[in-house]
Amino acid sequence: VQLENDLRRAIENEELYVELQPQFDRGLKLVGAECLLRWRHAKLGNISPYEFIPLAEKSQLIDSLGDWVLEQACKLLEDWQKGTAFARLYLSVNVSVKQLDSPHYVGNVAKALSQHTLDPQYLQLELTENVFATDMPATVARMHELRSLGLRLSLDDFGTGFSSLTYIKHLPFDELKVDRSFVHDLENDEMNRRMVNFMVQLGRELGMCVVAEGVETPRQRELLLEMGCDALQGYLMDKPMAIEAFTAKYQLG
Ligand code: G
Ligand code: G
Ligand code: MN
Ligand code: NA
Repeated sequence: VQLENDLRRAIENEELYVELQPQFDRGLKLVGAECLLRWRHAKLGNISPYEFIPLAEKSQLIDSLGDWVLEQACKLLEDWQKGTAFARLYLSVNVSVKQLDSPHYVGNVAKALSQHTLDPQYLQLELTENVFATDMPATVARMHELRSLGLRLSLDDFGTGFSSLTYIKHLPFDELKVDRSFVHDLENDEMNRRMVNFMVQLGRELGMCVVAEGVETPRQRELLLEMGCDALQGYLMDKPMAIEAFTAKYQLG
C-alpha cells in the first residue's frame, strides 16, 4: 500500500521518465523506437515496470500513468517532426488493456493528439493479447475508434497470451510483435523455429508489419530476416536508453 501511495505521487515528484529502445528495418536502418516507462523511486531506487505496472493496473493509477506516457510520446513526436532527422520515426507506446477498458480512453487519446502538432500515423499503441480476453465487440469497436484518429495499433508479445485465430482477423492491427521468448529459442529449438516462421507468415498474410523483439544474437537476426520479418528490436542492436542518449547517438545516424 505504501508503494501504491508512492506511485500515486511519482508523477508530481518527477520520479517517472521514459526510455527509448530503437527498432531497425531489414537494412538495419533506424525506423522507430519503443517508449518504456521507468520509475526512479526517491528512496528505493529503480523499480521495474514488471512490479509497478501490475500495481498501477490494480489501483486504476494505470489511467493517469498511461496518459502521462502518451503525453511524453506526443511531445517527443511533435519535436521530432519539426524537420529533424527523426521526422519519420515511429514511436510506440505500451497500453494496458485496463486503459482500453476505460470509457474515457479514446477521448483522452484524441485530446492528447489535438494538443500537439504531429502526424499521428507515426504514433503506435501496443496492446497485448489480453485484448482477446475482453468483451470482444466493445474492444473491436474501441480499436476502430482509435485507428480512426489516424494512429497505428500493434499486437505486442504475440504468441504468449490469448490470441485467437477467430478474432485476430477482426482486429485492426497494423503491426505484430513476435514475443522475445520465441526469439530466444530460435537457434536451438527446431519446433520453436517453425512456430516463429508461422507467426511471421501469419502476420504478413494478414497485412501486418512483423517486428521481432528480444533479438540478442547475429544468428537470430539472420534467421528472422530469412523468415521475412520487417523490423527488429533487441539488445543485439541496442538497449533501451534515456531520450537524450538516444538523440545524441542516432541523430547523425
Ligand atoms: O523495459 P522493460 O523491462 O521495461 O518492460 C517491462 C514490461 O513493462 C514490458 O512488458 C513492457 O511492455 C511494460 N511496460 C513498459 N512501459 C510501459 C508503459 O508505459 N505502459 C505499460 N502498460 N506497460 C509498460
Ligand atoms: O513486453 P514488451 O515487449 O513491451 O517489453 C519490452 C521489454 O523487453 C523491456 O523490458 C525491454 O527492456 C526488454 N528487452 C528489450 N530488448 C531485449 C532483448 O534483446 N532481450 C531481452 N531479454 N529483453 C529485451
Ligand atoms: Mn512492448
Ligand atoms: Na513484448
